Amino acid sequence: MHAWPASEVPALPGKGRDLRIHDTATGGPLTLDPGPVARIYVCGITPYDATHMGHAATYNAFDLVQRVWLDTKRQVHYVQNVTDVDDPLLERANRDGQDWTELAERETSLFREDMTALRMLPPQHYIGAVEAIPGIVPLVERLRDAGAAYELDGDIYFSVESDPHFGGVSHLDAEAMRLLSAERGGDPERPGKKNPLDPMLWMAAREGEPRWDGRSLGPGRPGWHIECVAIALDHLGMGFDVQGGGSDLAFPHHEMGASHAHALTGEHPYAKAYVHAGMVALHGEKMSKSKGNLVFVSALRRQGVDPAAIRLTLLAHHYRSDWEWTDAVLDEAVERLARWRAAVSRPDGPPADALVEEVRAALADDLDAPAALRAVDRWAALQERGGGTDEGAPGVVSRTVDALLGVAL
Ligand code: 5CA
Ligand code: ZN
Repeated sequence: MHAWPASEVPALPGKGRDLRIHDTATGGPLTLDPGPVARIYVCGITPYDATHMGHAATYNAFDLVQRVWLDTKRQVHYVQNVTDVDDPLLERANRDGQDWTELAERETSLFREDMTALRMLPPQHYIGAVEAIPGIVPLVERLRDAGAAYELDGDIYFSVESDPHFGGVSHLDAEAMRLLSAERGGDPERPGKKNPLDPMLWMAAREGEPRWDGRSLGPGRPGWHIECVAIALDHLGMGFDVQGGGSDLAFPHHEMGASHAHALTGEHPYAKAYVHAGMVALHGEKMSKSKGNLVFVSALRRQGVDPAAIRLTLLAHHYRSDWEWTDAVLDEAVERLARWRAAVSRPDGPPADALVEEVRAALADDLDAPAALRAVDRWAALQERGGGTDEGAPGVVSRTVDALLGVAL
């Protein structure tokens, strides 16, 4: 699949800082030490509805990770998937009497437009589940042949007990895992499974559903977790730097993904850090396509809201916190954007060198974007009071905000 166009990232004076970030697996901060090419996999959308603010907030977090890396003069190898065949997509297409491939294509196109408008850096490899199927089938066969997977009425399940590291991403107890598994696409109640948590790797063809050639597995379609593993191993290999997604993916998705990869390769870890963004809520509940309590990026854009203001709203919240979308948080961002734009519209202003370092330090410290915004606010306030005459300082501020925060002033 094609991704979306990249906005240019200006180079900044001085030296970028290494990123210290919260890792779900170790439960603590980790200073990442990627090589000259940092490798990141971020779980993409299931395209059955438009991009909402929760998605945008999560992709914003991982966009910041890349911007910090780029500032250290590293290259970034970024991979993202599209879950363009899965139960919720097929259910929505059925409900609305539309073709599931058309639904997926339409929503993926809209996602690309939203990401472009928000200046999110595109992945180098943007891969759909459907196009990954020829690579998924041999992995499932290998897991089965190695005894890490078994058949149940034609479906193939992964055996969580085959991975000694299972549980090492989310560290949940069995009961919590069971509840989350039932809530998030698993089937712990199905009789005949070796362990109720075992996730499906390959689902035998069901009446009226799309199916693909599964070679020795028979016709069917892939499970959710193996899709991301196949794509990540193909394009990044084991031991990549960051596996990213919202906190709702820590279990079962990233836990199972890690286990699949361990069982396949005999290596550990799958990812060096598992990084999770908090959940954005609307009216007190997590924004979710299944509940329908959504604020869409595209709807705001149509109403004429500047995408830079949407992005500033996301940046005003720490990526790890759960927060509530309200009109007031957007209004604040609109007002902040106007203040910043006025402040950089003059040819001179207060010195900006310290600001570059403050923004760098804030982001390097577990992506503290709110602290970065406060630093720019302070510079803009000085400017408003006529606090300096440094030639070119406003340009440096503009480039810093663009390069590190993805906001074009
Ligand atoms: N296709 C799978 C991942 S392989 C999936 O979870 N798709 S999704 O469309 O449901 O979500 C896309 C990304 O947005 C995921 O990282 C998910 O964790 C994140 N996300 C979903 N809802 C929210 C929310 N309310 N707040 C923050 N992030 C969210
Ligand atoms: Zn995923």
